[in-house]
Amino acid sequence: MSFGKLYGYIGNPRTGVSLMAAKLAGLDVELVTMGGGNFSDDYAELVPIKKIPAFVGTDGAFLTEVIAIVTYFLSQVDSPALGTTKLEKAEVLRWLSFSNMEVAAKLSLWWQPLVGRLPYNKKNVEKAEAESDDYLIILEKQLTAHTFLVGERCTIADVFSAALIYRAFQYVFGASWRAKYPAITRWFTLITNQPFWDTLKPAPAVFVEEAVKYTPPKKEPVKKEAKKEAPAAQPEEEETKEKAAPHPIAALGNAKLPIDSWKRTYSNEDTRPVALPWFWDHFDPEEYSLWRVNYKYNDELTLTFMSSNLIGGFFNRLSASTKYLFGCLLVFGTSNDSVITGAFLVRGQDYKPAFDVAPDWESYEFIKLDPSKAEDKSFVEDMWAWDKPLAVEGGSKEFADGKVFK
Ligand SMILES: N[C@@H](CCC(=O)N[C@@H](CS)C(=O)NCC(=O)O)C(=O)O
Repeated sequence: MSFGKLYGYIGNPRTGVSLMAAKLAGLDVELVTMGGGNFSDDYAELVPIKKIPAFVGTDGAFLTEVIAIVTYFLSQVDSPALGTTKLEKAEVLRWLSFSNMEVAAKLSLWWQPLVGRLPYNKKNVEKAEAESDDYLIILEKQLTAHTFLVGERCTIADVFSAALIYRAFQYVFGASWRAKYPAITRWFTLITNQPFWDTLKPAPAVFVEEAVKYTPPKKEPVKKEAKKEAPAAQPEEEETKEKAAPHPIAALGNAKLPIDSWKRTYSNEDTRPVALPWFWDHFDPEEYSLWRVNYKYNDELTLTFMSSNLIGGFFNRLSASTKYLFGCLLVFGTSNDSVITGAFLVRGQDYKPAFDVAPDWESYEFIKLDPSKAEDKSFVEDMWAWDKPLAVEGGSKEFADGKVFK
């Protein structure tokens, strides 16, 4: 029998932990997608502060606040994930609350502005980074003395805390941070590799080498005319001299079709009538490959201009691959209901060496396109021409904004 409805969305850690608690307790809880800035009128009446998660039980129970919800679910079966003694139960609440109220709040002020999810202000980001130490050192001490936050087994406090700091590992906890916090790193690896972690999309984090750096959006107009600027000539030799190691794609040597010729054609000619036919005439699938690139966390996108900033930041971080890469990433849809997708031309047959120069490349999925298939060919054309809506399940989304990587 249905236990009730949980309001939230996949990809959101507070929703994910609530769903996981329901699963651990063997409860049949239905997820109703809500949040990410998108709330129905009925929900706004139920939860006027418009936040998720919330739970409405089949028996009329009503709860907001993730800690209350997971506690309610797990206590249905007296789960040891809530702790086993009176003191352990209180300790579990202690860490749930500390991570929810203190750690998550501080960390989000650090990483969110760096990836375009909050407005960027250098001083504020530096302050949040410095202040986060005061909070993280508390976790580090606890996890140096103990394998888990409470007792000798994994509790909901571990899962919840790891879920809330997941994004910080993805964006800012680089190698030097991890060297300073070995116990948190060890514990995070342990928790995120447990089989239950799958409920919590996204799956295990990949560590970044260095914290993502803020890269301001380029000052180009976002209108289509922006495409008409000719690409800056690439100072090829000087650039390679400066680098310690050559770019792995450099080993492929010069292509018959220099990517700059295509970039210039794309920038200077009308896309559909001239540039695209030119491209297909010159494209050699032995030299280059074509890729569909999808952002993985569309449910977390809010305002479309912020999605556009996110693309701008990603492109800046890809700049080491400018000589081997061309493409467009577009935003389709409206604020709080948008997707980021696009098409890229890559020198060689593998997308990875071109994209992994950007620390956040794993936030995207890469699907190889086969231009001998009409469907794949028109996808590339639509992504580079910016003149068609995107077909999505159950309809289509209008073009909202786009950026060219060149
Ligand atoms: N105190 C609340 C905080 C809930 C919260 O901040 N929810 C965020 C998502 S994690 C939210 O609803 N943000 C607005 C949105 O998604 O539109 C709790 O612990 O459950």
